[in-house]
This record gives sequence, structure tokens and C-alpha cells, in this order.
Amino acid sequence: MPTALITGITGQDGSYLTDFLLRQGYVVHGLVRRNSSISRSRLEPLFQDKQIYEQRLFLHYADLDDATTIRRILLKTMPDEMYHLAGQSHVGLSFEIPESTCQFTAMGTLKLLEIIRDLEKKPRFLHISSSEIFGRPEQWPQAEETPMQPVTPYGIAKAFATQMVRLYRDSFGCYACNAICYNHESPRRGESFVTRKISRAAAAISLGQQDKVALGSLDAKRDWGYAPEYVDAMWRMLQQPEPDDFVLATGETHQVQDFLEAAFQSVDLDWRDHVEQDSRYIRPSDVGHLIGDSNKALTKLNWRAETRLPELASIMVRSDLELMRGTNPAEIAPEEKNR
Ligand code: G4F
Repeated sequence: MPTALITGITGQDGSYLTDFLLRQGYVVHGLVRRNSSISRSRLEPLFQDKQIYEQRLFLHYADLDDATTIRRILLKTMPDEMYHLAGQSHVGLSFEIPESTCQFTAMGTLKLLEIIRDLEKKPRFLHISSSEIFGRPEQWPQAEETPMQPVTPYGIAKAFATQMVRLYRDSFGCYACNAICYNHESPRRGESFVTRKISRAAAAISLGQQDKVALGSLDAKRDWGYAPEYVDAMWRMLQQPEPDDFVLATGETHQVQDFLEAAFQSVDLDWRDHVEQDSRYIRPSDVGHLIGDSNKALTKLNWRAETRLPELASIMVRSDLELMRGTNPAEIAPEEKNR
């Protein structure tokens, strides 16, 4: 059986990737932080499955800055593929904690690359990069070769990690790739990200549990896709004969306001009656017009994002409605604070 190791296995992408790889017949090992109080609820259904947990799915404690432990786990598990999804992923928060963001997102990736460089049996390595590396680009849409111009601490950390992956590929012969992901959302998205904040609010308001939601900039634009489709592309990347970088995006951008409109419309509400603007959610600096060009992924991976914004918003609201009514145990909300 092929074996994969995932950092960040408890997150949105980590949990979808685990589902995907288990369906493909993999043995999956996941790293979890030792001192973490993070909910593992996204993996809960798998823990309950006796055919899966501790048969084909194993968790190991390791912090990203604990190189000795990670090396030991890699030597023990000898994965064929390694998916590096872990890191501080909240862009707004990265302005408040820039040092630890860089510590985990930038240096954490470099430490993994250093460990892999020394291994006799090197796993194929995938780093989840981000559209944030393009910052305020001068080229639309952005493709793999678009210059990096990050404007947030998170984007700068991701740019460092992305460039290191390229260096280890080109200079040390590692099979190392960057999935340059644009925003990808789902019912498993953390509650502090804008789409999930909106889908939860639309559901709660329609059930009469809440009346208002406080948001920051409504005209910010993003290229939003559906997360389960993106983990499929991540896997396809590691099946290629040669390592390479790929942009994963829908090729469409929308404003936060468009997502609001679609989410509230799906429960017959007018968002204008329920949204308050709150300057606490406005960032010191935000990216420019980000829109991804995934033509290379289409040509080489035969992958394209299928789900578009109105459907995405309605999937998320429907799931939150079921969660709040207690009829959707499979998509248990992570305990994350609203920011
Ligand atoms: O949902 P967001 O926090 O996502 P953001 O900053 O684009 O980052 C996400 O996508 C990146 C690209 O894939 C990833 F690299 C990153 O790890 C993360 O997954 O914010 C989206 C936009 C921003 O412009 C923000 O200013 O929504 C705006 N916004 C407006 N009101 C808000 C809010 N964002 C948040 N989180 N909360 C609000 O109340």
C-alpha cells in the first residue's frame, strides 16, 4: 500500500486529503501538535471506524519546530509522499503574530526540507503555497511564473517557503512541489475565515438564533473554490513523472459582498438587513486583485475547479443549517474563535 504523511492533518485540507487518500488505498500518517488543544473533530468519523483508525490511519505527535521527532517519524514510517499543509494559515492574524507565523510557515517548511534532503529514501514532497505570495500583482491572471510581491506577513512567509521548495528541487534533487492554492472553502473551513463566518451567520439568522454579523471589508475580492476538489489536484501533482509547481484556482474572482448575497439568498434573506461593518476586521494591508490561471493544471493534471461561488455558498449554508439543527454529525464545526 502506498504511504503518505500529512502535516496539518486536522485542518480543512488535511481532513479532506485524508479521506481522499484512504479512498485511494493509502496508509495515512498525520502529524499533530503535542500541546494542541485544537479540535480533531474533522477526523472524528475516521476515529470511530475500526477498519481505519490505527489500521490505515495513524497520528503522531510532533511540533513543526521539533526536527528530531519529525526525522524519527519519517524514518519509522518511510512515506512515499509527504503533504505539508501545516502552518499558521490566518492572514489577518499574521499581522498580530508575525514572528510565529514566519517561524511555522517559513522556517517550518525549511526544516522539513532539510530533513528530507538527508534521507536515503526521500518522499515526494508537496508544499501548500498560497495566492498570497502574489500580493499586489501587476499581471492578471497570475500563473506559476508570476513574480511574487507579497504584502502580508503570511504572504511573505509563504513566498520564502515557496522559493525554498524550488531551491531544494533545483539544487538538491528533491522531488518537491508547490501547490499555489487560491482560496478554497468548504463546510470544514475554520469559523474565522470570511466565507464560513458568513455561512454560519446566514444559517443562524435564518433559524432565529442571531440577528447581525460583523464583517470587515466587503469589497475585498478573492478567487474562491471548493476544497475537496483542491486536495484531488494536490495528489495528482505528486503522481507526475517530474516535480513541478501548479496554480490551483477557479479563474473567477468575486467580492465578499457577492458571497454574502449568495449565502443569504440561499435562505431567502437580504444580507443588507443583517451586516454591520466593524473596523476590527479591516487589515493593515490586503492583497490586490488575485485571480488564478490554472491552465497548466488543466493541461498536465487534467484538473479544473468545478464548483463556483453560488453553489459553494449554498453547500456551506446548507451544512451549517444541518449542524445547527443537529442533523449533520459528519461535519462537526471546529472550535475556533471568530476573529
Ligand atoms: O477568509 P479570509 O480570512 O481569507 P484570506 O485572507 O484570503 O486567506 C485565506 O486564503 C489564502 C489563499 O488561499 C490562504 F493562503 C490563507 O491561508 C487563507 O486560507 O479573508 C478573505 C477576505 C479578506 O480580504 C478579508 O479582509 O475577506 C475579508 N474580510 C471581510 N470581513 C474578512 C472579514 N475576513 C475575515 N477573516 N473575517 C471578516 O470578518
